[in-house]
Order: sequence, then structure tokens, then C-alpha cells
Amino acid sequence: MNAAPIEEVALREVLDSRGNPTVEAEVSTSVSMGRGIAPSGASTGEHEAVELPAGEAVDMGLEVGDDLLGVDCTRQRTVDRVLRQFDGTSNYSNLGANAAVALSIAAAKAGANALGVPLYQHVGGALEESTPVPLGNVVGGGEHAEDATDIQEFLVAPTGASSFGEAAFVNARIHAEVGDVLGRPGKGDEGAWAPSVDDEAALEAVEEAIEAVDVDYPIRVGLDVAASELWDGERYVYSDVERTTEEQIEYIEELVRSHDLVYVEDPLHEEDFDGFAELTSRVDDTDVHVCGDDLYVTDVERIERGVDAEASNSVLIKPNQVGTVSQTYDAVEAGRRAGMSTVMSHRSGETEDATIAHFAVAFDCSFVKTGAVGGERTAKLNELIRIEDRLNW
Ligand code: 2PG
Ligand code: MG
Repeated sequence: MNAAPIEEVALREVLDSRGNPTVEAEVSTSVSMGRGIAPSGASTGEHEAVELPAGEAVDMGLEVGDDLLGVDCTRQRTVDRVLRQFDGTSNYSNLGANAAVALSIAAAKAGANALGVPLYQHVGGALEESTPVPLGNVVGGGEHAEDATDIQEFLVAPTGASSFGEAAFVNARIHAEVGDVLGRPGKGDEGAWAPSVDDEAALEAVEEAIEAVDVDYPIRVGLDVAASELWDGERYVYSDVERTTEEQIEYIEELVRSHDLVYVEDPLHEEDFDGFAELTSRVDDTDVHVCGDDLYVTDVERIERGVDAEASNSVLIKPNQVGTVSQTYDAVEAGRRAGMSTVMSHRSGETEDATIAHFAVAFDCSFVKTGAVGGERTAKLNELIRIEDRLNW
């Protein structure tokens, strides 16, 4: 047996991509070290695990660090159980989901390093060999940029590319083309262009850019509507129009059909399982992935509720929405068992931590959502390029 008892736990505040403080954790054994950094959302779901102010989360993380000493970090569920028991709540409001996710990831990496295998192999096993399609965020607004589009993210997906690396470079080229088409406006939190145009004009700009990169395989378009941010309790409030639930469903169905969308995330607000189900059944004859983010918040119970309601055919996975690596895995499995596609995702506030690249491979995700350009985004893309290279050895 290769047990690797934890000998030291350190936490500190570091910078995220918005310049805000976030939590970094380091877990060390006598033979290895692992580091994890918590990301942070702007359009956060109501039911996400609770993020504490970074300084408070560091203090709580140092406290639970004592309980982790001596625990074998190659046993991820044991590590995560210690974190959950210390927290003692259902949503990490005591420990802080940011402390929990940083520690859980740090322990997973220390475990992988102790065993001498890459993280994706430690977490996913020996049989993993597929890489996801990158969803590149090229235009956006919503909570990620002032005075820009109503829809939060316009995404491109080179579904016909022959490799992850090729797809990642194509997304970067499309990002540059869209910038030219739009006259180089400002950028939002994830590096997407943030023009002050309406959603239809943004879609047209993306389609023009796709034409311009001129490849001989399909590049499809996706959206993260982030509809909870538009919902005022009665209607979806856009800059120029308000839509009832029925009108919202019709509008999204129309977008799916007229733009041959491959992906639509959070088309309805986070409590509307029935609205999701209505849309999902209406677009059943297309190949669009209707994906729940704020709807599910990577939570097994909410995913199972969605399965019962037939709310969607896809689930977004964000480790920091739920707190630990093992709970992230359980959410992926809950979705997969029901036949949903799975999408590993970054947050709008990110760092150089590239863990989700490994999880996307370990959990066999169909897509990875991690932006198209910008250091904290390319950290994940480049790690996936390395993983793909290694898988081909
Ligand atoms: C989302 C994410 C990531 P945030 O809504 O999917 O793109 O944004 O991290 O702000 O929740
Ligand atoms: Mg989202």
C-alpha cells in the first residue's frame, strides 16, 4: 500500500483574475505536495455552497488542517469526509466552500504526486483517454461586463475538430476575428469581447467570425443565457423587451433553430424545472445540449430532481459550487446515470489553477467551459493540450 499521510497544511490569500483575494491551500506529505486555489463566480446560483470572505476561509481552513494531519491523502473520500464533518452544515457555511475546494483539490494533487501519476489518472483511473470539446467564450455581457449583451456568454464549439489542441487554437482565432468584426470593444471578466450591441448582433458577429476562420469541419455556437440574472420574479427583463416564461421558451427555441445552437445553458431561471422541461422537450428533435448550471449547482439532489422532471439533457459541473472533489464526482455520476452530457466549467473569477482540465478528462466530460484567451483561461487549455499529448504517447 502506498499510504501518504498528510504532514502539513498551509493556507494563504492569493489574487484571482479580478484582483480579488482568494484561498490557496497546500497539502504536504513526506514525499509530495499539492496545491489548490478556489475560483469565484459573479453570476452565482442561489443554492451554491457558501463562499466566505477569503481571510475568514483561510482561518477556518487552518483549523480543519489540524484534523487532516495523519489522514492518507490518496483516499479522497476520507479527506473530503473530514472537511464535511468539520463543517457540519449542508452548504459549507461554516468552513467556507472556498476553503473546502482549495483543500480538497490540494489533497487530491498531493495524493496523485505521492502515487507518481497525473491528477486525471489518480481521479479518473487508468482507462481515461478522451478529451472534451472546448466551449470558448468569445462575446459576453450579463454580470460579467457593464453595458454589453443581455445574454451572458456567446460560446463557440469546434465539434468537428480532430483534436483538443486544434479546437483550442480555432477558438482563439475566432476570438480574434470577433474582436475585429466588433471593432475591438472592451472585454468582460472571462476575456470575452463585451460590445454594447444586442444579442442578435452578437450572434451575427460570432457567425461572421466562424466563416472567416474558414475550416472544413463544423464549428457550432452555444449560449449561457444565465437567465436567473434576467428574471425579476415575474418576467425575463432584457434591455429592450420583457418576456414571460412562455415567451422566453419560445425565444430560446427560436434561437436554437435559427442558429443551429449546439449548447444552451441556463435558458430559464434557477427554480424553473418545469420551464426547462418544456424547452428540452420542444427541442428534442435537435442535437442541442440544454444545460443546467444555477439550476443544479453541481448538487446531486437538485440533479436528481432535474432527472425526475426531465428538465435538461446536460449538466454543468463546477467543483466550487459543491465544495469537494468527491461531491463533484458524485454530481457527474448522477447526471451521467440519467444520460445527461457533462460540462466541466471554470468560474468568471479564476487563477492559474488548472485542476478542471484534469477533471474534464478524469470524468469523461463532453465539454469543458474555460474561455478562449487570457492567462487564467489558457492555464486550463494548455494543461488539456499537455494531457492530450500524453494520452497519445
Ligand atoms: C457561469 C460562470 C462561468 P460565474 O455562469 O457559467 O462562465 O460564471 O462564474 O460568474 O458564475
Ligand atoms: Mg452559467
